[in-house]
This record gives sequence, C-alpha cells and structure tokens, in this order.
Amino acid sequence: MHADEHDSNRAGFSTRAIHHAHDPYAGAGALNPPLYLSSTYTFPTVADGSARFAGEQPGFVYSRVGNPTTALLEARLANLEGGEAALVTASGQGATTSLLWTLLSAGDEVIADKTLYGCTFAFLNHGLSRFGVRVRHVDLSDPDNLTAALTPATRVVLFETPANPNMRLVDIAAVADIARRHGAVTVVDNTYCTPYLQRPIEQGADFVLHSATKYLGGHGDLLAGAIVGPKETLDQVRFHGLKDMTGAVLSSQDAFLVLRGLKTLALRMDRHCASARAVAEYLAGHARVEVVHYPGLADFPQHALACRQMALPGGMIAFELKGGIDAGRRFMDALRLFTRAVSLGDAESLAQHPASMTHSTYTPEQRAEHLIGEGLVRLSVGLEDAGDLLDDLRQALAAA
Ligand code: 3LM
Repeated sequence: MHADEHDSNRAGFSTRAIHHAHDPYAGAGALNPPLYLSSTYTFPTVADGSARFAGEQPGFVYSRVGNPTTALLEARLANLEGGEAALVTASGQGATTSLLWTLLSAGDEVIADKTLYGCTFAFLNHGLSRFGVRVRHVDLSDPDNLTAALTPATRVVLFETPANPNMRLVDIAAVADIARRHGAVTVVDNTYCTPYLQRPIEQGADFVLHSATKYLGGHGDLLAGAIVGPKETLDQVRFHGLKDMTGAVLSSQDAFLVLRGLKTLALRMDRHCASARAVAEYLAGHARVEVVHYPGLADFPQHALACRQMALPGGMIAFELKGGIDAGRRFMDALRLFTRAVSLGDAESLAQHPASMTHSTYTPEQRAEHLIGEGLVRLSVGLEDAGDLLDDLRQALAAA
C-alpha cells in the first residue's frame, strides 16, 4: 500500500498505527522508516537557510527543532489522537514542562485536578509557582467544582484520567466544555489510556500529553513524551518551549523505537486490559483485600463514566490490603512474577508503592488532601499469561 491510500481516518486504528505517513515504496524501498542520525541539515544556498530559519521554506534545520524520524512519529501520534499536530519530547516530563512553560506567564493561573503523577505535581508546586504562576488543585471528578473555581486568570485546566495512582476519573467532555466557555484550555494527560482507549481531543480537550515511555513505547527500553494539539500553538511550543526553554528533545533512535512500539499498541492494550480485568476481579473477591480501584469493576464509583469515556478499562489497578501499608509491603516483597519497580505499560507486570515512590514528592499531609492513600499498592498488569499472574498474587496474598 502507498502512504496516501491509508492516511485517511477511514482506516482502522492499527492500520494507521502501522502505516500512517510512511510510504515503503519511496526512497530505498525500505519497509521500515529510515532512522535519521543527524544533528544538523544542509542548506543548498544561504538564501534557503535563511528562509528555513524564518519559517518561510519547509525543510529541516537542526534536530533540536525537528528530525525526519521524530517528524514521522509526530504525524502518527497526531493521527492516532485525532489532533491537528504533535510534538515529541525526551520524556513525558519534557512534554508537560515544554507545553506549560509555553502556555503560561506570571500572573496566570492553572487549575489542576487533585491527583496528579508525582513529578507533575512537583513541577506545578515547586517549579511553576516560583515564577508567579498560581496553581490550585480542585477535585475535577465533579465538573461543577471547576465552574466554582475558575477565575479570569485561569489559563489552563490540567488533569489525568484515570489519575495516577488512585484511578479517579474526570469527565473530559464536561470539564473541557466548562473550561472553553471561560476561555481556558484543557490539557489531558492520556498516558494511562493511550489513544486506543481514549481520545480526549475528540471529546473537546485542547491538548493531550503522553509519557510515551509507557504503553506507546511499550517495552520499558526508552524515555519519551508527546504533546498533541493545534498546530499553531504546537509551533510555539516547538520554537520556544522546547527549542529555547527546556531543550527536552527526543533522540531519533528513541523515536524509531516508539514507532516500532506503536505497531503493536492495539494488540498489547487488548491483552493488558483483559489481564487487568482478571486481576481486578480476583483481588476484589479476595478476603484480604480492602478495596480495588479499577474502572472495569461494576462497583467502581465512576463505572458509568468509564463505560462512556474509555473503550476498555485499561491495564492499571490500585488497591489496598486489610492491614494497610504493612500488609502491602509484605505482599509486595513476596511477589515473584510481578516485578517491584515504578513505571508502567511494559510487557513485565510491575508493582510499586505510590506513597514512598512515584508520589513521594507530596508530603504525607498533601497525599491525604489529594486522595492518595498511604496503603495504596499500584499494579501495572503486563503481558505475561494471566494464569501465572493470578498464581503469583495468590501466593503473595497468602504471605501478606
Ligand atoms: C510512574 N510515571 O511510575 P516520563 N504523566 C504520567 C506519568 O505516569 C508519568 C509522566 C507523566 C511514572 C514514572 S516515577 C519516578 C516513574 C501520568 C511517569 C512522566 O518523564 O516519561 O517518566 O513521564 O507513574
């Protein structure tokens, strides 16, 4: 197939994840897109170089601004998220910081959900707030709270859904609608879902953030991030936030690996979700388990929203054992197949303790205020055989 035959949004998700924007018959006829290892690009004449710097001529200049391999990844991610354009970065953290440094100035205000990944929380509260940006945390699981909290200074509304680590959901369409009517932009961190499960821009959000380190790359062998949104603003992020302020540029080798990961994204997500459902149901029925937070469970408080907003309930689970964190520690130390590590979305199933690991950037008081339980255990359900995962949980729960 030539590239233009399957670029349209009529093609299915996996077809686009594998083919979009690369013509294997072009150039050398390579099935896989070339990996461009070049920091700089040539100008046929000084006039051409000047025109490229001025943005008046297409073409590459320097890889801090763009590279053909990262450009293909950007085209593919924009297509899969249903956005106008994308910009890839050296990490998810680089995506968050490059976007927010570009959108915000001193005197502006960010309204963020209660629960955020620990380093996003730290960037807002220990970073941006030192530069005259006001940060307020509001429980966005009830959109009416946003209506009450917005002020004329509110420029950005930021949230994750499901939130890392406690799995609270936010109604993207409702929150984006309220924010837009007040002149604020909505930024959704879609790391937990990927565009295979949830496409926030189609629901009214302005920007999507990703840690592509997770499911998009899918193999735990790289760090990468992405921003998807309107081209005009992403050009500002590229030429200012990324080029001048953060420099958090993705290497083309890692872009190549993310492109490889995307080819199997749908297959992997189906498997992650099916196994996570089996794990969540097993835990929910276990006498030693206090509570399980998984959007696919019928008694999950926001189950109806999950069914409406997510194609499948995802591969992440949070739960608490009876006996709190002491029991949780014994359980985690007894795991043999689940691996004790942070991060998520890898082939390997991972277990971690948010309060002392991913969310240790919050003080204990802040964790309480932000609904992050001290005893919470987080699982990223991987791609191993589900029966083996359940066997491991069974023996570790017995040991706890
Ligand atoms: C983690 N999370 O284990 P990178 N947004 C979300 C995330 O979960 C993350 C980022 C952004 C974890 C990483 S903790 C030390 C390890 C929702 C990362 C940041 O910069 O690519 O790590 O993405 O929850």
